[in-house]
Amino acid sequence: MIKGLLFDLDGVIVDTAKYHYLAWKQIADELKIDFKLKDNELLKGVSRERSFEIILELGDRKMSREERNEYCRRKNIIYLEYINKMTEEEILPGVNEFISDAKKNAYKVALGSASKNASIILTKIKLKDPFDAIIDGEKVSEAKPNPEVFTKCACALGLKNEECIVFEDSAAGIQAAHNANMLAVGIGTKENLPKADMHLYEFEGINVQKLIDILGENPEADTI
Ligand code: B16
Ligand code: MG
Repeated sequence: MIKGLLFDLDGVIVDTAKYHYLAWKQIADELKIDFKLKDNELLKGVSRERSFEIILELGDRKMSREERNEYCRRKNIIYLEYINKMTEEEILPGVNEFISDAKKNAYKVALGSASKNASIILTKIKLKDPFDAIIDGEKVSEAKPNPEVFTKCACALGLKNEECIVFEDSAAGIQAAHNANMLAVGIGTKENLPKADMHLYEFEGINVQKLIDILGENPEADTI
């Protein structure tokens, strides 16, 4: 029986991928590495450090750990300039209503994000209060697709892993959910997230109970 809903942050609650891209692009340009918008897909859901390693691989470049850390630190300063301007207007369509619907129906709700900036983002968009637990990049040591972030969410909610479902926009996150023995709803398309158990384009107009019923009855269910 499903009792908990676990939400990824970037790409599910807000679209911060565009800010990650702009910040990484600035760093890549400086390093004369060709980094395109489509390459940004590779960075979704993965840690800051791994993101930079992927960018270096795209440019066929190598760097010491110290240098990599310095570029990551600088990328985050640029990223924070964008994040600090965020408001609740940037919450994706239907998210507030969907989370309220979940809470009214006594589901527990947690945030499970790879981002070390999750807490700042939630404060900026004024969406901290509804979460019964927040597990972010500051609280995990293993990156998705390792299940750590979601198993810690379930534990913080006092639930078993299989009592939780995950909402994710990244392939690494869908795999992390499955590795935790949880069903995963992909926020995106079947093409982008072929392993998700169900797909949603967005939360607007989605009824929590109906979604859980469909997922529970038929885990192979398609987009609703
Ligand atoms: P930060 P999520 C992830 O957040 C992003 O999808 C990913 O692109 C980013 O590299 C990662 O957070 C780390 O972010 O640099 O803020 O610690 O999708 O797991 O909420
Ligand atoms: Mg995400």
